[in-house]
Amino acid sequence: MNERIRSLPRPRWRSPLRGPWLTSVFGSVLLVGLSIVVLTGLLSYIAYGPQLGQAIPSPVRGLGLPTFDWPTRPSWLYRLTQGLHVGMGLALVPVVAAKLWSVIPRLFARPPVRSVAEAIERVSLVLLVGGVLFEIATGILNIQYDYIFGFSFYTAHYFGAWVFIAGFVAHVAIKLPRMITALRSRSLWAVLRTSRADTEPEPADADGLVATDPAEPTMSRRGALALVGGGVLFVVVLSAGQTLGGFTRRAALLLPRGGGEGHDANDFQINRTAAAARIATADVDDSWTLSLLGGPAAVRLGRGELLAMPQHVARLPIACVEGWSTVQTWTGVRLSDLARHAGVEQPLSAVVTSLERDGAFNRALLQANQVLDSDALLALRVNGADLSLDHGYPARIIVPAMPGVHNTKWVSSIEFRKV
Ligand SMILES: Nc1nc2c(c(=O)[nH]1)N[C@H]1C(S)=C(S)[C@@H](COP(=O)(O)O)O[C@H]1N2
Ligand SMILES: [Mo]
Repeated sequence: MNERIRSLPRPRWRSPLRGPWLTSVFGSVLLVGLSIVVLTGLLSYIAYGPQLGQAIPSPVRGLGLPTFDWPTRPSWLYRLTQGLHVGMGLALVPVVAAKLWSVIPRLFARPPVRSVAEAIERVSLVLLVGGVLFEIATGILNIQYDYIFGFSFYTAHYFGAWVFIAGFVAHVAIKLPRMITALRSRSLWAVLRTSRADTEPEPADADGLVATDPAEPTMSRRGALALVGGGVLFVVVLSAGQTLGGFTRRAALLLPRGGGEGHDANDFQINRTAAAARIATADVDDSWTLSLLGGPAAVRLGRGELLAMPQHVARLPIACVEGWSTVQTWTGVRLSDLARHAGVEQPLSAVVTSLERDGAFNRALLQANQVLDSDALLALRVNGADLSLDHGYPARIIVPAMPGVHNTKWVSSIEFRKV
């Protein structure tokens, strides 16, 4: 058996471009880029409010992530962090592929593990490569399709992240000195001026990245860098429109699923339509009332009464965990005014409930700062017109810098709490 495996022709990775320098160029891009993706991903977990028990997976003991109340200022904070998380996560896919291609001889090498250090390196590679591929796969599936897994996307993506982080940290600790040496071994400027005909293999290296029997170059190093860079640009063009909006939306083929867009003043991305949420017209006709709970007595207000209260206008984004975002002009009643109206002067949190009967997003817990911010609204109108049914008519929550998911649509009650 052993003999037969050995007698198979060994794959020969003969590209003359492979070598420590090229691997280190991709590696340094990923070192910076993936660090940002990891950081913004962990921030997204915190923005969901694990201290309120509404991040998924709910309080993870042992992983020791310090939580804090996600700020409401600047209002574009979550738009930026989550846009970076998803945007960079997608844009770096071609670089990850290129990096894996550049180290293929190492991935398939089966050196006998001679030391503890080597064993750690091999294990860290499994965590690193397995982790990054798993995170890319679950992340992309989640922004393209509704939760299609047999398991929770959030739980899988969160624990997968820690597996990746463990491999990433170990890999960087082991390879950083070698990466710096390799980057210094030739100048990027010189590479950019070298044509295919003049492309020579790197000097042989101890890691065995450089081919022992290199083939003739089919492209230059600058050509390889341009190919990967072009791949990154292509992904950016296909996805940036989901945040930039306007005509660029047409190019956003990597646009997440969703209910399409609305019309006129309500012309912006719909996450879940009223039909999908099974909101009945009878639920939202003139008989609709908002219940304010938590005070000495429950208070009920119709839409007319809400419109008769002081109206506040704020230009605020909706920024979804899936990476898309949109900024609109909202008009409605301040949540702090509603709290006072309910007889709760300084609420410490609020529970918002939707008319939507089932569905994971029919309820949200707001922190004190998210209730008391002067721009935190129960919105009744958008861009000067009534909210459309798909965007949450009769009333929806809109709070600065809060993850989109907690901006509950079709609100039926708000309970202001002293805990
Ligand atoms: N009741 C209810 N509210 C909801 C949702 C939902 O599914 N049901 N989706 C949330 C999510 S995930 C986002 S990103 C925003 C999107 O708001 P929009 O559809 O008006 O753009 O609404 C939030 N409010
Ligand atoms: Mo969302």
